Amino acid sequence: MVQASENLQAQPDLPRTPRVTYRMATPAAALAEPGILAAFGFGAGTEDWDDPRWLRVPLECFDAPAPLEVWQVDAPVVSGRQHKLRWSAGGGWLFAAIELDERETGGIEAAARQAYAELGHFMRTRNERHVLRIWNYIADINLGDGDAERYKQFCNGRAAGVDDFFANGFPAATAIGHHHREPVLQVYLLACVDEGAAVENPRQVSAWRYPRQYGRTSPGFARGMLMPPRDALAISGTAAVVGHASAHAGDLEAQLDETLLNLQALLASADMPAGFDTHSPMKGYVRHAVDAARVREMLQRRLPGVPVLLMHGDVCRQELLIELDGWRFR
Ligand code: 3EB
Repeated sequence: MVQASENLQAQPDLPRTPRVTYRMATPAAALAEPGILAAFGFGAGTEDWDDPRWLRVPLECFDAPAPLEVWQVDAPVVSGRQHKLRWSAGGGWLFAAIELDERETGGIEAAARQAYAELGHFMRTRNERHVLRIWNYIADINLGDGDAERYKQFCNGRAAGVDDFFANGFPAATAIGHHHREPVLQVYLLACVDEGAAVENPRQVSAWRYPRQYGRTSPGFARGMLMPPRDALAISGTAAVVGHASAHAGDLEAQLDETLLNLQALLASADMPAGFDTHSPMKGYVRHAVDAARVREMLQRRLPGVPVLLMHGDVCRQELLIELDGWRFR
């Protein structure tokens, strides 16, 4: 939870958080604009484009054609590649991404360990040392039983790979299962020269305190992160988890309602204005494609005017059908 309330005021002297928007464009056109830190395409149909700032995310979007996601800063951007990692930086912000094929690493646990070790090693060479937000997309996330479930193996590998990389606290995060035919682990992050303020949700047990039943290694993430200029809240993957338990198993509508209550509580906890608006881009991860139309209809009613990208993705607990993440800009 955020400590002193004076910390919550906007700090206009710090570089503002990259603007996050969804738009219909080609990668070439999007990346040609000034200050583009990163651009993302979703699904198998998205174009291949040779720029370290361009990332194809292996999740199918229920919109066709799918818009791009674009991160834009008020400064010139430089970019490069280093071994399996690609990165870009500008205005005090850094984007970095890595993709590892499990057939080369020998499984998900090793892939997670290696991905986090490589990202951590790279971060130690940068001034943008505060990792504020991170996304993890994992093949067959719910495959395996008990401690052998692949998400739990991922959590083990992540914890083993991070080393001192999260010494100042966990970032906000998303971990979602993808359905790409190749067993690729994709991890990408947003970091800053200044530190953010992690925000927890009073309705939920902090993930790093989850009891043993959820795996040997508790997931290391914060429920949300106030960006250093206090102009935006990065919202972690949020589902119908109350306390530490999954609520409303099998009931899509009730899970979505509970998720929206969690989001309201998180905004209040961060001292952000209530509700979402046209500048608060969100993503919805839907387990069963057949539910997409109903989720879209419910979100249009519950979050009118909010840009929501609906993707086909698996939440890391089998019984959860829907997860939301995104941004709340002040
Ligand atoms: C939950 O509330 C849902 O392992 O990084 C959400 C966000 C979830 C991030 C992660 C997991 C992660 O526990 C799962």
